[in-house]
Amino acid sequence: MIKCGFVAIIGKANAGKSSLINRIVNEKVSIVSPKPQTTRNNILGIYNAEDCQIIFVDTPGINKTGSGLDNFMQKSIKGAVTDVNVVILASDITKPLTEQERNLIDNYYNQKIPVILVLTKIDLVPEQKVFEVLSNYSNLTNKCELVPLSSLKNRNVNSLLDLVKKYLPKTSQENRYYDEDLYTDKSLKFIVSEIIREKALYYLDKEIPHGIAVDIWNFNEETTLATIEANIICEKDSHKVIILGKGGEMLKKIGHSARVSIQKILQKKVVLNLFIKVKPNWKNNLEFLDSLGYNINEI
Ligand SMILES: Nc1nc2c(ncn2[C@@H]2O[C@H](COP(=O)(O)OP(=O)(O)OP(=O)(O)O)[C@@H](O)[C@H]2O)c(=O)[nH]1
Ligand SMILES: [Mg+2]
Repeated sequence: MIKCGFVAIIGKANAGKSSLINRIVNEKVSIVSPKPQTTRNNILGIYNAEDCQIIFVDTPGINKTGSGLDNFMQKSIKGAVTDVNVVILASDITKPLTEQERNLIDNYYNQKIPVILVLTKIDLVPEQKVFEVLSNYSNLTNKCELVPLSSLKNRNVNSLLDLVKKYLPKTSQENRYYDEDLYTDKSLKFIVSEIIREKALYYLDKEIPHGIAVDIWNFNEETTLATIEANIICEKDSHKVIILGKGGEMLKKIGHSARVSIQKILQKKVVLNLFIKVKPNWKNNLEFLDSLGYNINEI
């Protein structure tokens, strides 16, 4: 018999949800950046071991609804916690727990869904501080489990896995939900488009990263070479000028660093051609959101 089940990872933007899922799965399934609202859709990270299969669902950061894209992101979180065995609430240890986070714990407790409050980024604080925070939150332990960890330094991540397993039902080997060699539900094309967006997030500032999307219109993989052509969609002409940069320097930087990462993933030479397209108000254009995979009706 093995343990199998689903675990949603939710929390505020920038809490370290995607970093945690990548660490657990030991693959880059979800992009990471210091900018909030990096993840836009639910992404599965499948952890396979001899004695278990745990399907983790990475989710967008909890935020307000607003644009069509915001609504899609917030609905994705609700979708992710439906029918899961465990909810992980990720919270940055360097920030105090908010009322909203406490309410979430109460909410899941009342619904009898096991909650693990994961305090992330413990490498950023002295050990003493970790003990202090744990003792401050000791009154929460009747409602949830508490696990402090660091995805960056791989500290205590295995304890989290052991704890999660306790809450999962037993089943037989052949009842694994996914093939054992699968580590995500997303296509390579999706992962590649996210890598391009990650590099754009890294190099661009202010409101621009939140207004971009990546649309791959040619993804041609041959044995030793992949040719990928993609549009970086932005909201305004002034943003296009910045994304292009002086003499096209910024676009070149984004393209170069994306190509290096994509080559590692595809394990072959990559020709990457990036273009910039302005599409005002695309975040409210439901048809276009659908074409990018952000369809609120499919959650
Ligand atoms: N020092 C440190 N930084 C971390 C750790 N985990 C994540 N980070 C950083 O925190 C920032 C946010 O990480 P993400 O994993 O993208 O956070 P997220 O919760 O997925 O964010 P959204 O997708 O925007 O909701 C990035 O700059 C990460 O490098 C950690 O264990 N230690
Ligand atoms: Mg994320």
